[in-house]
Amino acid sequence: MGDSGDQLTIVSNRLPAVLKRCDDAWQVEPGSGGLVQAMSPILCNRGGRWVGWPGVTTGEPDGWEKGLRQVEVDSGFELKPVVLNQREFEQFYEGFANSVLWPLFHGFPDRCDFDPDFYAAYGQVNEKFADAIAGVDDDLLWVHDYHLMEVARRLRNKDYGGRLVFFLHIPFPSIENFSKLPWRHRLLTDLLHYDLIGFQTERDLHHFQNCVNYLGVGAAEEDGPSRCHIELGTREVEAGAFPIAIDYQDFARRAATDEVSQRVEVLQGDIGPYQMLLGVDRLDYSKGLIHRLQAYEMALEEHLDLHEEVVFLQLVVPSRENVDEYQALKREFDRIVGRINGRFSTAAWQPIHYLYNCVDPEQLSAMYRLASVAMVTPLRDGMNLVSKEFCASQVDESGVLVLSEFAGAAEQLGSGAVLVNPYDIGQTAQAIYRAITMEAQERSQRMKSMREVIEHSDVYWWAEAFLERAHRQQQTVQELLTSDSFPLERRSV
Ligand code: GDG
Repeated sequence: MGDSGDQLTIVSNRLPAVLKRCDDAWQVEPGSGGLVQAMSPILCNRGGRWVGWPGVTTGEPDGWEKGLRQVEVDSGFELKPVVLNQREFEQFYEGFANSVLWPLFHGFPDRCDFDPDFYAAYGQVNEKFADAIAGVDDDLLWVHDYHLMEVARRLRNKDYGGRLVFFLHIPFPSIENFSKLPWRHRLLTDLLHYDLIGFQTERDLHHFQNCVNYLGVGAAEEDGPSRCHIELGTREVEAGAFPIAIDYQDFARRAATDEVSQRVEVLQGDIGPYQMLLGVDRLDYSKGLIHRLQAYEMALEEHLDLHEEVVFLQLVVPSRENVDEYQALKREFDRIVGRINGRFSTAAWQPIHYLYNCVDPEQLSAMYRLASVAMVTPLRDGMNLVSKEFCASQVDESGVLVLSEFAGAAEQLGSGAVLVNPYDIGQTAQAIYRAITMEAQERSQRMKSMREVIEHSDVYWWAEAFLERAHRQQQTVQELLTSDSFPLERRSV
């Protein structure tokens, strides 16, 4: 890797291990979700430290540290826990992070609860993270995601002098949506205390540039389609589009193992002699689950030849289970699945198989391999790793990807996938039919082209591109600091 001499500290809201209390004992489970999937191989490869919340709140029984120590031994990197109290969990995590920033940044401003107490708790928890990190003397602090946008400003207030870089895993909103935030100036100004800010796509980068310029917190100028810099008078910040990726070889290798081949056979036996449509999502309104079911229902209404020909396997991973909105989404999802199965099932065929849990990596791989069509149709998504994992696991290159144009992945995979607007139920229904009936040669051409992109631009390529940028930026600052031509007021970087 470009700057392999650096010590790296990853900072994110959640640690890659989750502690759960079960029968008076602590159990450790691997963390789920895209951020953990992407960052774990990076830290496993180069070592370092991960700072984050282990899922424990203050006042809970002791004994959980032992679980974390075991994860450290297994993973080869250090874990530094930041424990939240119950109020912080409710007002910071469930409040500002998940009831303000998540819906706003995904384009659902009407779902936001702009409670000032939530914003105050956000500041307190960002301060807590800054306190936990301030003593770390690693060369590079890489902070992740929307929960921690204030950490850089708070660290600078503590005279932290090292490099601070940030990556946003979710979309950055348009100016129309961002400006609805009551604390828009402060949040954006705080974000600009990082030295390098990474986004998933060029679209997110452009939204960010527009917000900076429109709100007048700096002067953002393009340096080509995927880079920009922001002049702040006393210093300069860089931003760029760095599309996150997966460990391609790991997914491709696993999909080709005997174990997965056996599981594919078992799974085919379980669903019956039909082609399989597959969906894999965390339970979240941004993932477009309801629209997807409606499109499938319409496809079954309009194309009778799909009956007893196709089954739809939808894996839904539980998420934010104690939030009312998510419970309501699950009830709605269950209701529509029941309706579709009730309407169309025959003695020999059930059109939807629905799993509400988490499966192991081999089972996930078997699902990806067996699927004739993967339905990745979020209403908005930062990137969507499932789309890339599906392609990497398609070792016989026969599957079709139906992909939302509002997933970040559409910027890279748009020419190989069948692109849809997930709000257009009729178009998505047609896309399902087109994908299921697509000729083998076209399937394989499309899949090959997507696999080439994903193989070339894998998670190591992504991390290297980001870290190299961070490293180069640091060198430039050092060069300028020692150069006579460097304006005096900018030496305070
Ligand atoms: C956020 C952004 C961005 C799912 N079910 C199982 C399982 N998974 C894994 C998948 C995949 C991950 O969870 C989901 O990642 P996504 O990218 O699809 O979505 P988010 O969790 O919302 O991630 C997203 C990502 O961050 C990275 O920047 O792409 O836009 O929202 O890796 O494989 N894994 C296993 N069993 C399951 O049942 N083992």
